[in-house]
Amino acid sequence: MPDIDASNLRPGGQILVDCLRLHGVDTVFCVPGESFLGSLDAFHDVADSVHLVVCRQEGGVTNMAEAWGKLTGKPGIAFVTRGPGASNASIGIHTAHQDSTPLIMFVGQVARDMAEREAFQEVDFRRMFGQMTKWVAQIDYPARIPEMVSRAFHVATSGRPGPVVLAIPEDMQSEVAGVADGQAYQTVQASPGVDDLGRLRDMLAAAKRPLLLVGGSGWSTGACDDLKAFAEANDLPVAVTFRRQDLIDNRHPNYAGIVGLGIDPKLKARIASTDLLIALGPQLGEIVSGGYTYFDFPKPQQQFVHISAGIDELGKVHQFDLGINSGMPQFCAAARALEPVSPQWQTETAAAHADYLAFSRPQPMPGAVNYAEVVAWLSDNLPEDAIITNGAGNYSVWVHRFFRHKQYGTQLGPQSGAMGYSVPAGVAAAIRHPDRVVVSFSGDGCFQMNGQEIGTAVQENANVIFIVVTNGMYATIRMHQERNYPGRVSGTNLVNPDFAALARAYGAFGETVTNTADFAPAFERARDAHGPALIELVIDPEAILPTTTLSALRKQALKG
Ligand SMILES: Cc1ncc(C[n+]2csc(CCOP(=O)(O)OP(=O)(O)O)c2C)c(N)n1
Ligand SMILES: [Mg+2]
Repeated sequence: MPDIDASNLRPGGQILVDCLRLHGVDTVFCVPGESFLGSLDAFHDVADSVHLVVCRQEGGVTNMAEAWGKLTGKPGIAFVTRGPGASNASIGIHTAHQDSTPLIMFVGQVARDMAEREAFQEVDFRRMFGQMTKWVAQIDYPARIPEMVSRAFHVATSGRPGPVVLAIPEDMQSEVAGVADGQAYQTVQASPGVDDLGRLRDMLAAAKRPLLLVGGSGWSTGACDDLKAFAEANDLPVAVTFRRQDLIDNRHPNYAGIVGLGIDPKLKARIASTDLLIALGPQLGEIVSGGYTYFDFPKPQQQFVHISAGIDELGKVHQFDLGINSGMPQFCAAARALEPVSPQWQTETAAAHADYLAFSRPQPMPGAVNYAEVVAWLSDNLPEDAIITNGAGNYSVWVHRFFRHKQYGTQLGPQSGAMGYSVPAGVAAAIRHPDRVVVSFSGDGCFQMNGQEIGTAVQENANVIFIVVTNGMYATIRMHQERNYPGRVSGTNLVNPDFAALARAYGAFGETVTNTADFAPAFERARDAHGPALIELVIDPEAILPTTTLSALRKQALKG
């Protein structure tokens, strides 16, 4: 137990809030519970320096905290109550885990003298969150709050970032202790060794068709600048992984497109024919590897360099020729300083970008709304720093394919494929960047998972425009259904509310758009509304994907 500092006696809740401020926290997301009244009370005293965002459901809380972690590189902070609150909150913890996002969630817990009796709403959080966190623990003594909170910040941000859960028993928060707070946390990341960089350069010099594949987390604007300089100096084609499109300007002549769901077949072929794959940051997970089909096991057939901030990620699935444990800023600075090789692949790099441009050109689609043209219009007309959020559903395929990200920090999407992410992520982005344009895309299914956070957006006067793309179904699942069980529609239809009227009932702007030409003026009106706004974009249910229709899918499946 730390020495008692009698001059610094405070209740646990206050120690906890003081520690959060020490570590630089200025925003906290919560749904209140009687299990953390002590902490809530301490927030009362610091209302001018810590913004407590009161959400509508704990799934909104952790999704907002996750988006905050992605936007800032610092842990997003969530406070939720015991069993029911923590159960609702788990979706954002899972996303933070799969997306490698720093996040710390505090869960109010039953009083210490009631533990292990299945007291009211009691859950053993170590077992509940064991698999989807980097660390989960309970703070049993107020005198140990500074130590354990400091550890939480270090764990959440070091190596491969991720979520931490700390249970805080309600009586512990009112118990008084005297303890020093310590100092603010410092993130430590590995750097590449001189030998690593020498080998990388040799491999690059020997390559004929290299490909740089960037992804993962722990990036920064500076790291992206260094990445660009490294790619330019060696004229490398740069592909990005699913939902990491903002690591390089998509208009850059070296940009080669997205490796993930809805991949351009030409990019897929490019991966197969590359002789040197440099994976900078990402795991070659199920989505990035096309269901583990793009790369051979256990050793990819091409020379494979894997750079990761998490040492446990190296050799986790695919064997490598060169594994480098490094943070992204550290690696990119060193790569930029490397003497460039003489590239012989300029034609390939130019061809890769030309393929991307062709693939991202809107095509005609059924119905009065050409959703591809709507996304392309936004891409051409929004400021370069506009933030785009989405969740899971076929509607997001259009966003990925037709929107060009121009700078780092403009994309918030769950690599975990969690529906319901977009609305809370949009609210968090608008709170963080009140002066930037924030556009949140959802499907009708996705929106209805966390659409209640529009109430939080109104309460915060968050400047976010929600675009709800409606087709009266969970189209992604219907698509799989038509492919596997053609004509047998089961469990995938939706009866919807009037979304624009729903938004207006919350006090937000709301409008419905049913043809392409009406979108731009409706969007301008939504922007002029200054505050939360919603546009329902009604698309034809036949428009199941940018390149095929529902009936074509069914016909193809019936044929055999
Ligand atoms: C939380 C969660 N539940 C279920 C799923 C499975 N799922 C993936 S996409 C999808 C349908 C999405 O529907 P909608 O938002 O309407 O988009 P659409 O596919 O119709 O464009 C479902 C149910 C999921 N990914 N996440
Ligand atoms: Mg839908």
